[in-house]
Amino acid sequence: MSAFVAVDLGATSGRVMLGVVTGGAGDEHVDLTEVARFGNGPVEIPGSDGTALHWDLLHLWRGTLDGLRAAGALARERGVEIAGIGIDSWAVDHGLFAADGSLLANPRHHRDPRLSGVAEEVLGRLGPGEHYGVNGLQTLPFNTEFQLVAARHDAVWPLVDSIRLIPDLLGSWLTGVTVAEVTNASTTGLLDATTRQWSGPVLDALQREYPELGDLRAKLADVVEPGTVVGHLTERVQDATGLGAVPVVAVGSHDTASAVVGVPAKDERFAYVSSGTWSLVGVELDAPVLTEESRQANVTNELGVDGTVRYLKNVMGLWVLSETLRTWQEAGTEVTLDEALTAAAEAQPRRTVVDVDAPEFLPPGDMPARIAAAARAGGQPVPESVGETVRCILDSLADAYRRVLHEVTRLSGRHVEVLHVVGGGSQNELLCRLTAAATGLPVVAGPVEGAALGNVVVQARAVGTLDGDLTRLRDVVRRSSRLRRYEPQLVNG
Ligand code: LRH
Repeated sequence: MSAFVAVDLGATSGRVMLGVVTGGAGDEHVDLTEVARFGNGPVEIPGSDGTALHWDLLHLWRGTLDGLRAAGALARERGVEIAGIGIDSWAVDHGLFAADGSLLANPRHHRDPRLSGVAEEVLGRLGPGEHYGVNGLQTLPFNTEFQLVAARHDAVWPLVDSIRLIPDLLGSWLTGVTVAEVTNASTTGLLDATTRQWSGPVLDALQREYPELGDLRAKLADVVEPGTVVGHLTERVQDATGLGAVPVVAVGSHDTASAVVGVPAKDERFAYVSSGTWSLVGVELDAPVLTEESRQANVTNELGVDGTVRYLKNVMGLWVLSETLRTWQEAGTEVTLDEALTAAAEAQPRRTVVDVDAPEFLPPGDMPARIAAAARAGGQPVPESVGETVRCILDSLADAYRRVLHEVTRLSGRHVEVLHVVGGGSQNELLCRLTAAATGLPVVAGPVEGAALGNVVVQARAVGTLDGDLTRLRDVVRRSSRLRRYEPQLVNG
């Protein structure tokens, strides 16, 4: 029996899971155990350009090492050998390194306010149509390329020798080897979605327009596909964790890429919502859709495992709900998630539906006030109670899912018969019901730990414990998961 460690870092928590692959040929499944969980979130500090949002990278590193140690202890207890480690995290954010290998600053958070207006400025110079024709990426204010342009006047920028996305960064600390795993690299805006390599024309255009950036290509590692062995734990890390020279495998290091591997679909006629802080709503394709119509609709072509493309859109997701609960808590009204959802289930359906993807919902802050303002601006009833506010958020999310599904299926021509909801949000029963009702599709909810499962099966295949294509890996995921099905009947009339 082989075991694999999945380090899955999300915007609110990091998790380290031990996945033991058991069962004979044709009946393999993954027995997943969470061995460590640590908090994560934006850290606000005064910056030279006002308030700056960062990630607490060192906390994530310590959590990762502690988790690896705990995974090693559990593996010993169970008498299984750890055959691989894979890391996935949220996309786009990165650390900047000097030539001597030192980290120059804590990574900026993609909700950092300084990014406002940068994307428009950059695309105005590069030509939005031409740019999309290469990278196929939806315009989000925080795509790495826009973050780099915003960073070019920072005092540390002239020292930057290496730019590493979060999983590649942690992988480089574990192994001493730096790669650029393709699924996450595809969220930078610097990759060619067709060749799956860094785009010379995009990098050249950025350098031409913003000479302070210097030679970006020289600061980026070579691209690798998921399934590549990056390296082995360094001796220092072996000492710190009690593990041996375990290989670190590049998985779909973008958490959404791993989550979509973790979709328990039987064939290609499915759509998905990877539901967490963000909701990523889309379909899986064999090739990118780079048409002008697709650009206008702002649909993204993120690269997936095994040459696939995740044709999707970001929906603001459960972030709006978690920030709402935080706002109430700070105001002295503690409402638990369960209480909030119970109240929402009893509230009037679709009384107020707002556009949760409006830019005002992106930064941290007082979501109930922003929802009230959006309702007022749209001439809708302003949600007052907990139930009305939370119902508005969930109805609005379900409505956004419906719109996005309509767009991605229309623009890709993909016929879809089922909607898989994976990730933490798959536990939100009311949202699943509302989603089935809004989209008219049966919703299959689970696995909750879709990203960790997707991470484990790609590692297991890389070292030969599993074999087969994505469909085969998804069979393993399905056998390893508890799923719930919601039929698209009306909710509360
Ligand atoms: C979800 C996610 C998403 C990105 C965002 C930054 O965790 O990776 O796919 O757009 O974070």
